[in-house]
Amino acid sequence: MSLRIVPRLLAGLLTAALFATALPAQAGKTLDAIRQKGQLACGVSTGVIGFSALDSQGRWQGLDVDVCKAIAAAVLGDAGKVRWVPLNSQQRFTALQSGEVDLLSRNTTWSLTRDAGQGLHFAAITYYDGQGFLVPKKAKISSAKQLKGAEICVQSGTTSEKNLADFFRAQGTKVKPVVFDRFDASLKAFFSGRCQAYTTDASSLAFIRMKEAPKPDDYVVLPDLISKEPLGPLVRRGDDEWFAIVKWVVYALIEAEELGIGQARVDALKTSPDPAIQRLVGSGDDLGKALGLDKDWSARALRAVGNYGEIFARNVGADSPLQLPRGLNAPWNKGGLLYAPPLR
Ligand SMILES: N[C@@H](CCC(=O)N[C@@H](CS)C(=O)NCC(=O)O)C(=O)O
Repeated sequence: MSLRIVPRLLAGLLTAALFATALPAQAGKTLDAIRQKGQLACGVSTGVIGFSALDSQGRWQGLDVDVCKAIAAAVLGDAGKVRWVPLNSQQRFTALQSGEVDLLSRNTTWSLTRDAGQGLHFAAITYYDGQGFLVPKKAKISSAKQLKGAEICVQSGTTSEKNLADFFRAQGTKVKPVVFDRFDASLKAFFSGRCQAYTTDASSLAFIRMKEAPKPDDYVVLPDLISKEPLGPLVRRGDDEWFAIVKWVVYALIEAEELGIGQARVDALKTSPDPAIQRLVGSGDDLGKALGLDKDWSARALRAVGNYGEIFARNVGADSPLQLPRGLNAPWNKGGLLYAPPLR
C-alpha cells in the first residue's frame, strides 16, 4: 500500500465512523439564537381570520398562529414566547430571508419557485386549499368561466394573482386583474363595487365573506377551485436542524390526531400501553434527542395547542364561526390527505 493513500483512508474511516454512530443532533444556529433571545419570531399575516389575526383582546389567533405556539412550546417550553410579526403578501419572503423572522406561518402556498428559487424550505403542509372567487349574489354568476372580461380584485405578491392569469389564458379568454399591495385596500375596493369578483384562497374567501362583507348574505363563494394551494410554514435554507424541528413539530400535531391524543389527555396518556402514544406524550422512547430537544418537546406542543384536529376545529372548523369542512384536511385514513411519516 502506498503511503500516499493512508491519509485518505483515515479520512474515509473517520467519516464512516461519524455517520455510523447516531450523532446527537447539534442545535442549529437558528435554535441557538431563539434560545438566546428567549423568543421565537413568527411571521404572520396582517389579519386573515382563522389563520392569523388579532382577536378582540389583541391576541393572535388562528391555525397558523397555533403552529408557531406549538413550536415555541416545543423549543422554549412556553407557547407565549412568540414575537408576532405581521407581514403582508409582498413583505413575507424578504422578512424570512433577511432573518427578521425565524419562520413564516401565514397562509403561504408551497410552490417550486418559492421553495427552490428563493432560498427557502417549506417544512410541511398544514392546510390543503385551492383558489376560488367571491362574487355579489345579485350578479347571478354561478361559475368562474362566466367571469370572462370581468375586473377581478386580487392582492399582489400572491399565487392568486398568477393563477388568475393562467386560468383565463388556458380558457383562451381574459380578465382584468385589479391589483392591490395592501389587503385592506383590496377588500375595501371589492366591497365598494370596484370589481365584479375577488379572488384568493377559498379558506380566506370564507372569512372575507363572513367578517368583511357589509352583508355576508349578499355574496357567494363560487364552487370552482382553479388551483392547488398547499399552505404551510417555511424557513430559510441553510439550517437543517431548524428545518427538521419545524417539520417534526407539525407532524407531531398531525400524528397526535391519528393516535387520538387530545390536548386534555396528554398527561393521562403517559401510562398508555401503546409505544407510539408514549413517544408523543414523552413517556416512551426519546424522540427529542435527534432534534436537539428534550424528551418532552411534543408533549409540550400538544398541551399548548392540542392535536391538528383540535387546532382545525377551534380555528376554522366545527367550533369556529368559519365552519370549514375537513375535506382534504382530514387524516389520510379518514378520507383526507394529512399523513405524518412515522415518529420513531
Ligand atoms: N396562498 C396564497 C395567497 C396568500 C395571501 O397572501 N393572501 C392574501 C389575501 S387573503 C393575504 O393573506 N393577505 C393578508 C395580508 O397581506 O396580510 C399565496 O401564498 O400567495
